[in-house]
Amino acid sequence: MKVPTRLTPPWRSPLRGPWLTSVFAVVLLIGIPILFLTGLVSYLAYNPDLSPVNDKTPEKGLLGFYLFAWPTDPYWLYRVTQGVHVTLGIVLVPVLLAKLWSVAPKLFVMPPVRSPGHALDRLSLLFLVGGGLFEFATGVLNVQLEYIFPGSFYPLHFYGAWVFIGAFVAHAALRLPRTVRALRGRDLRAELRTPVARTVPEPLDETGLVSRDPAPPTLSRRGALGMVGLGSLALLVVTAGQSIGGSLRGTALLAPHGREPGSGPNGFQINKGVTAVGIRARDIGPGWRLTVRGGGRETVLTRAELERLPRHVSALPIACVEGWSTSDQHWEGVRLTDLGALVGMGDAPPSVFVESVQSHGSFRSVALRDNQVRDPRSLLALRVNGAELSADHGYPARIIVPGAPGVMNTKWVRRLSFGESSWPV
Ligand SMILES: Nc1nc2c(c(=O)[nH]1)N[C@H]1C(S)=C(S)[C@@H](COP(=O)(O)O)O[C@H]1N2
Ligand SMILES: [Mo]
Repeated sequence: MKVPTRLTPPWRSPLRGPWLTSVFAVVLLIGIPILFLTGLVSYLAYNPDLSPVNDKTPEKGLLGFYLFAWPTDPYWLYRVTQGVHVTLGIVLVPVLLAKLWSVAPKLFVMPPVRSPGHALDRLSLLFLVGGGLFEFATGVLNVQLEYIFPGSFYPLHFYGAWVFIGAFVAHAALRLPRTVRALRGRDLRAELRTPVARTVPEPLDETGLVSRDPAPPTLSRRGALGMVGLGSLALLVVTAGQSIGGSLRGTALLAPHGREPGSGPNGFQINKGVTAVGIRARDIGPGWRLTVRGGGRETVLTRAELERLPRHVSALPIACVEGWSTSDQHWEGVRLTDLGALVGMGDAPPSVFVESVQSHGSFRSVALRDNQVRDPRSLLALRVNGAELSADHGYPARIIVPGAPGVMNTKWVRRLSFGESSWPV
């Protein structure tokens, strides 16, 4: 086999080699499956199999094989799974970039294809690198710029995830023996004690990662690992506060909704307020009515009539798909089971279709599954933390359900249709 005698100048770093690549690989080998699983969970938590309004990927076919009814316990479940998904995704960005840097010479080899086997390997790398960059980029953009791809983020990120994980599993399986060998070949602790002056390239080997014409070292491996580690740590510090909350909320510099949004009973994160979604004062003024339908019956209630129904308090957080979440807020309102009873739904109401007065944009209607409707903590909330709901938090009435993604907590509710899971005909 003819091997190029030297790599082109950009690839002369003396740090590149199978050991360094393997260290980054191991971090991703642990992190990416967690990202994938928490991502699948996030998809499942929206109950896409319940209703077309909950389903952003109606063409998913077999990829929906794993769906089941999302539980309402523990009530902080989605707060944790999605906090982990978004935080870990952001924290792994430096590791992903470092891993790509470490194998860069391999990505640009000439000639690009040497044999059918090589062609297959290159194709899988294309899906791996392309899929990885795509998933990380769409995820970060969605969190940072909020719905930059209105509506289409979910299918992009969902289908992209399957492509990426397919290539990832194949790549991990193929390279695992080599990775284990590379890691055994050097001692991490010894490496962490080696300064620049004693940094020498890894031995030349068949991986082709080691430069044949290395430049003098300007950084030790310890320095390179430290830089990536500090990068990840810095991202962790400016991100995690949006999910953890408390006094850490103030450190969430990178979080669009992360910081403390005002004070008072309604002083917690707002996803989109009345102005952002085009709700007019008269939509939620004295003329507002709540319609409850089900089993062929229908009841219309004013706000005052709603207030006279039995009231309950639930301490529940809002946990957005974007990764931010609030601490537990004290919601006060009417149980969904009690509202179902108004139209004769009995003790075991079925699913409910919720519609907002909001007339356009996403998230103005949702279907809640029977287990969510039946949970005694699920409310049509009228008040929060001892005060009236603010207009931005959904006055005159909003849904709050334990364990569910924030997007299911519809604000400015106008109609509840029990036994329906999409637009009533
Ligand atoms: N009508 C309506 N309800 C909505 C939304 C919306 O855009 N319109 N956004 C949802 C999303 S994505 C979240 S995270 C929560 C946020 O609730 P909050 O703004 O009170 O914190 O409201 C949900 N309810
Ligand atoms: Mo959200």
